[in-house]
Amino acid sequence: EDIGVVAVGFSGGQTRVATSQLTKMAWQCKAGVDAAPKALIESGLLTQLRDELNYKLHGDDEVHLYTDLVPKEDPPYRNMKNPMAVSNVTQKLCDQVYSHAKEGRLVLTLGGDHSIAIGTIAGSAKAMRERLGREIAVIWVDAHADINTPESSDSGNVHGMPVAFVTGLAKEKKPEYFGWLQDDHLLSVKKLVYIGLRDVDPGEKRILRENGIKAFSMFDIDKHGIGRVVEMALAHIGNDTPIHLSFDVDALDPMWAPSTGTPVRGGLTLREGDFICESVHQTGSLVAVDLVEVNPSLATDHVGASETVRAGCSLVRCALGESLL
Ligand code: DIR
Ligand code: MN
Ligand code: MN
Ligand code: MN
Repeated sequence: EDIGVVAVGFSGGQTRVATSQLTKMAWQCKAGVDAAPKALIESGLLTQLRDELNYKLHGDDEVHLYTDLVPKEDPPYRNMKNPMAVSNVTQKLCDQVYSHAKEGRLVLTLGGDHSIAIGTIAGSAKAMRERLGREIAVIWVDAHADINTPESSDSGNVHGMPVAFVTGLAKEKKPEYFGWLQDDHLLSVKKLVYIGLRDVDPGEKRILRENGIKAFSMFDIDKHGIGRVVEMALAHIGNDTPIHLSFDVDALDPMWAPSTGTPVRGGLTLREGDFICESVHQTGSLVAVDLVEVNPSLATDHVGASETVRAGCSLVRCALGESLL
């Protein structure tokens, strides 16, 4: 089987720094802009997929920094930080993912912050419409709902908004500010399901409620167990729907994945995360996987960074069928 790999060294959707600094960081190749995909690759993830799981890999074994897509001046727009940089990079990513998916490859995207899912989901959705005539479903595994609109967001960070953009709940006409998103890039709110939520803003709760979006929080996992929750999530999506799995490593408890931008306690065990990935693999309908928010540069110690990378690799290998007999 063929995999298209996209390695994204970009975290402008989550930044606490100004764009000028972002550009400088990217140029200098430091401060963790490219650290995550690089660390995942250097720990042998792609080699394992190739040699042990017998996938044929296409695309990146080097990390894209997208430096040329980060403008010098990028003032806030509708309250969004680094809006043009994130719009440019996600548009490019959309093309990359689309090209792989159009060829029938399973697309593996290594982030980067979660804003990049604007591009990956848009690319998947369009490719599956064209190739199979079907809408995709998205399983969003995260401590956060990432469904703020630019107006509901307190932080202005676009990594808290990707779901609003890909579902069309946030709209924008200007092409340089996500106006490049067309109808065929979009995901139906009916085909979206969350697992692992525990830190959802009041405005986001309202959006989830008003749109009848299916969400399983940590409460639901404690109540029913992970097995039943995944079963219910897959039942909601329905059989025979191409699945895009967008996995934010902060869904895991910080015990397993401390080295991430916004850790929240009380999360999934690594085993529960792996189980979600294995179950999605087992459906046979998986068409794309994002692994995001691994950020080795944020760890307070070396162990935290390498544990988080290790957890990320485990999730990806499980989604690609490693542990099933
Ligand atoms: C918050 C935090 N809801 C925001 N979101 C995070 O900024 O919109 N997403 N941390 O990963
Ligand atoms: Mn996220
Ligand atoms: Mn998150
Ligand atoms: Mn995030």
